[in-house]
Formats: sequence, C-alpha cells, structure tokens
Amino acid sequence: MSVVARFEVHYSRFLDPQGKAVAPLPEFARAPGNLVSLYRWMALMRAYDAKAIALQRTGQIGTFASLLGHEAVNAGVASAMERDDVFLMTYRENGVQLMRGVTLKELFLYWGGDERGSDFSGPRRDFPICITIAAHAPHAVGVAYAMKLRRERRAAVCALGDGATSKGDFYEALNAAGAWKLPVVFIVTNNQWAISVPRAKQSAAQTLAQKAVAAGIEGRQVDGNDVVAVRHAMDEALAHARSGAGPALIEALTYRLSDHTTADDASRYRSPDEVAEAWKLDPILRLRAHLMAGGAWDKAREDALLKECNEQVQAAAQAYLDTPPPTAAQMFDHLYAQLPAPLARQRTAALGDE
Ligand SMILES: Cc1ncc(C[n+]2csc(CCOP(=O)(O)OP(=O)(O)O)c2C)c(N)n1
Ligand SMILES: [Mg+2]
Repeated sequence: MSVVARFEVHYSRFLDPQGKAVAPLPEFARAPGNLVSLYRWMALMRAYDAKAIALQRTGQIGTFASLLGHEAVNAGVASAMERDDVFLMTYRENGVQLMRGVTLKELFLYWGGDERGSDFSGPRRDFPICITIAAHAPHAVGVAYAMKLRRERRAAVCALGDGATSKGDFYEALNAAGAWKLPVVFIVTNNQWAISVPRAKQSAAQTLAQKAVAAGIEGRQVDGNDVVAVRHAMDEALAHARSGAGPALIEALTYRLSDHTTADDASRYRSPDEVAEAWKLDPILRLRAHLMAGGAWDKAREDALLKECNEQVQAAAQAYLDTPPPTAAQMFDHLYAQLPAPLARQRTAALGDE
C-alpha cells in the first residue's frame, strides 16, 4: 500500500488568553487604533446582548439567541468583509450585522417578531437571518456562483455553527463550492455545543476544519477568542476567494457562554466548572488586557465606553418599544413580490378584522 494523499490542518493564534502576543502581529493589528475600534464594537455587542436578554426576561421581545463569547468571531468576520461582499448568517451573528450597518433598533425589532427588523439599513444584499440550520450554505454557493459568472471581485461569507457541519446541506455546499472554485468563505463558529449536544458527540472527526479537505478546500482552525486570529484568517481567505483561487473554510474555536437561547437552561446539561473555565478565555478580557498592556486603553476610557454603549443600547431599545406594532398586512407583505390569489384574499380579510 502507498500513501496517495496527505493533509494537515493548521491552527493559529496571535494573542494568548492573557492578551500577550505569541506571534508577530499582522499589519492591521500593529496599529493600536484598529484594535481599539474592534474592542469598541465588541463592547457594544456585549451591551446589546445583555439588553436583549433583559427585554426577553421582561416579556418585551421573543426568544433571543445570545452571542455572549462570540464577540471576537463577530468582530473579526465583519471587519475583514467589504460592504459589497454578501453575508449569509445564522441567529448568532448580530454583531457582524451591527458592524455592517444594521441598526440596534432593527435587531430589537427582529427579535420582537416584527418583520421590519429584517428590512436592514445594512448592505441590502446580505441575506436575512437563517434559523434553519445549514440551509443557507447552498444559498451561499448560489450567491458565489453568480459573482463568479459576473466576474465580480466579491465574495460570499457563510457563517455556520459546529452543529450545522453535521448537515447534508453543508457537505453539498462545500462540494459544489470546491468543484466550481467559488468565491465563498465558510466560517464555522465551533462553540462546543449544538443546543445540548456537545462537540464530541456531533462528529468523530478530529477537527471540523478537515471536513473541507474532502471537497478540495483548505480548512484551517483559529482561536475564535482571539479577534486578531479571526480577522487575519478572514483577510487571507477573502483575498484568496476574490482572486479567483476558490473557497476556504475557517473553524473558529470558541465557547457559547450563554444558554442556547432564552428558552434553554444549559445548567441541565453542562457543568458550571466547564463554563467557568471558558470564561477565562473571554475574548473581550483578552483584547482589553492586550490594549492596556500596550498603553492604548485605561480605566477612564473603559468607563466612558461602557457608559456610551449602555446609552446607545438603551436609546435603541426605547426606539423599538416606541415603534407602533405592524399592521396585520405586514405578515403578507414581505414574502412575495406578487401575492398569490388565496393569500391576497386572506390579506384583505385580515385587514377587514382590524
Ligand atoms: C434544520 C434544523 N434542524 C433543527 C433545528 C433546531 N436547532 C436550532 S439551533 C440548533 C443547534 C445548532 O447548533 P450549532 O450549529 O452548533 O449552532 P449554535 O446554536 O451553537 O450557534 C438546532 C438543532 C433547526 N433550527 N433547523
Ligand atoms: Mg454550536
């Protein structure tokens, strides 16, 4: 027998959990201003997240999926993307949306069940949040195929969870993207859990990144709590995709610090010790420690930022609460360009009932 193929999966990290650089920083991270900007976004994400949970607990929005612990993945992905790239997301990428121009008020509207929340002020070609696990992976392939046919230097970015990589849609999308060399980047946020199913039970594969290899795509792992590592890997993958060299897959290793959603109680299936360990890797603490050690951040700036974030989030929540509820017609109006006759009749009937 002879070896016919060999593969390696590389892992990268620039900042260790104490915020110390363990490798020479890439160009963008050498300018402290760039990292401060990412830090500010990550702080806003966390303030938003806390407010959304408070609104849910007081019955003012519906079920909410927290992004606690995912801030570095969100900020790394968003900061690497161009405005005319197309983002296809799950429910845990509200931070990317914010950085791409979706407003806090729109996010609250979305989780409040108001269709107007999906009518983003952000890039108009980004897709709506996809709750159906992995269903947007083939859509990303379609988007990237269109870009390739039109010879555009753009890319599609498809964000998925670890659990999503067990779905057929994911493998089919990877295969097509590899075979057609499409400009698409798959970013897999491995937060160790798919609701109550731990990573170890989801797949016998050593890494999720290696799933790309079978599709002829390079798969790599990064420390998903290190925003520098996420951003750098995304920069490289996007440059690769835009140059016509084909797709890439990045597995970002992080941890879901929250319950799966506000409808879940994770203490029923995972230990407090595991969660406490994961908090030591908090991406926000890590970046703050790095900035403080370099003199680019201090307590006064931190206090001012937290105040600013809370005010922004508070004002957006109030604007959401002050928005008059949608009319019954709205549930018909966002689905079809031309409403089929039976639904048109229902629409008229619904309006008559108001
Ligand atoms: C097709 C489909 N099956 C099942 C579900 C129910 N469901 C919602 S979230 C989830 C787990 C997803 O885990 P993962 O992909 O790791 O994402 P995470 O929630 O951890 O961000 C499941 C099974 C769904 N939304 N869609
Ligand atoms: Mg997961």
